[in-house]
Amino acid sequence: MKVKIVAGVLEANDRIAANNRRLFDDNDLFVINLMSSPGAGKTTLLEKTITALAGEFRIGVIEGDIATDADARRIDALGVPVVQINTGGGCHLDGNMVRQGMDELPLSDLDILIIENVGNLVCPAEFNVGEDAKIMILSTTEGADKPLKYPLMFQESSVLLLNKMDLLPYTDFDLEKARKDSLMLNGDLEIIEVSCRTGDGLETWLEWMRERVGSRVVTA
Ligand SMILES: Nc1nc2c(ncn2[C@@H]2O[C@H](COP(=O)(O)OP(=O)(O)OP(=O)(O)O)[C@@H](O)[C@H]2O)c(=O)[nH]1
Ligand SMILES: [Mg+2]
Repeated sequence: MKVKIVAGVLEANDRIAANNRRLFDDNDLFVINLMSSPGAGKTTLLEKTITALAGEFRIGVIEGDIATDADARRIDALGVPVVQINTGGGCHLDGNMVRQGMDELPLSDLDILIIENVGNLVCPAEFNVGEDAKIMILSTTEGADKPLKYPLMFQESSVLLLNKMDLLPYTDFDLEKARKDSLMLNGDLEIIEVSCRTGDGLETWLEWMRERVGSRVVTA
C-alpha cells in the first residue's frame, strides 16, 4: 500500500513537471536543477556563474530552502530576478513548488533558469521539476564514499562538479575513487573539478553552460 502511495505522488509530480517543461519551452528557457548536500557550494557556484555569464545570458534563479531567505538575498545582491521557496521542512523541491516560483519570475525575459534545490543528497534526485539538466556538486570535504552511498543523484545528473578542490590537500578525499565510482554509476556523467574559492576549473563549467544554452545573445 505504501509503495502505491509513493508511486502516486511521483506520477502526479511527473505530470506537473511535464507542464513546467512546456512553459519552459514556450519561453525558450534552459533550466538547471542544482543539487548537493548542504554546504557543498551551490549558492557560491551560482554567484560565480551569474557574475561570469551576466553579459551573455539573462539568468533567473529559484532558491529552495527549508527555511530563511539567506540564499535568495545573496542572489538578489547580484541584481538578477530571484524567488525564494521555503519548503517548511520538506527535504526537496517538487514540480508544484517550482511552478509557484515560476509564476513570480519574468520567464519570457530570461535565457537561463537555475533552480537551487534544498541541500540534501537524497530526495531532490527523486523529483523531476521539468529541468533540462540536473547538475550536482560533491565537495572534497564530504568523503569519496558518497557516490556509492547515495547513487541516485549521481545516476540522474548530467554533470558532477567536484568542488572545493583548493581544500584537497587538507582532506583524505580519494579523487580517483570518487571519479571511478561516479562513472561506474553513470558512464555519461561529465566530471569537472572546480574550486569556487580560487576559480580553478570554473571556465570548463562555464563552457558547458555556453554550449548547452547555445549562442543566444542578450537582446534586452
Ligand atoms: N574552500 C572553499 N570553500 C568553498 C568553496 N565553495 C564554497 N565554499 C564555502 O562553503 C560554504 C558553503 O557554501 P554555499 O555556497 O553556501 O553552500 P550551499 O550548497 O549553497 O549550502 P546550502 O544552501 O545550505 O545547502 C561557504 O562558506 C562557502 O564560502 C570552495 O571551492 N572552496
Ligand atoms: Mg545555498
